[in-house]
Amino acid sequence: MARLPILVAPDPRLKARADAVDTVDAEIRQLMDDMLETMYDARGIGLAATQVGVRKRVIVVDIAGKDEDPNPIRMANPEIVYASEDETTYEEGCLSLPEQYADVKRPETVRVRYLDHENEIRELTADGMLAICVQHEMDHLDGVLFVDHLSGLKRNMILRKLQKARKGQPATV
Ligand code: GNR
Ligand code: NI
Repeated sequence: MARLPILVAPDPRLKARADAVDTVDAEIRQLMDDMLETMYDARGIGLAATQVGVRKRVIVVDIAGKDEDPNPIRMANPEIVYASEDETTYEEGCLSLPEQYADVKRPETVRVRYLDHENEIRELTADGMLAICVQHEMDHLDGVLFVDHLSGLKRNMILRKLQKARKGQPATV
């Protein structure tokens, strides 16, 4: 396993649309495992391949609390096959927008079809935090960040705050 560097906005690679995976083979399984290690190390609850500079439709999620057993979910080519009319609002964060948070409204329940780590087609109905996280990760595969759901004013405020915070920090290699 390997930890991968996480891209931070405004990296243009975060705006790219990812390509579908043909088959979940050993290489994609390795990517999924590396992404999980990277996510756990960063204390995130989800990660999209886009965030580690890989343009493939792969996401990982684990919303288990720190006192619970880990529950890693690996998905390739996730698609929403049902989204509820009911919506829910949650204050989201993102590893690619460090220390920035804002309320985002999304469907409360979604049913997702995807390929698992054994290349089997599966479906999962998600609500609560899992639904929020899966939708947030799927957005990344289309080059969408949570700030893209906000008004232009709020989005620019966050992006400017991020730039200001980065100026005070030494450049990362
Ligand atoms: O770790 C994360 N927490 C989080 C909190 C609220 C809504 C979405 C998320 S996902 C985020 C990790 C991340 O940036 N995934 O892309
Ligand atoms: Ni994110």
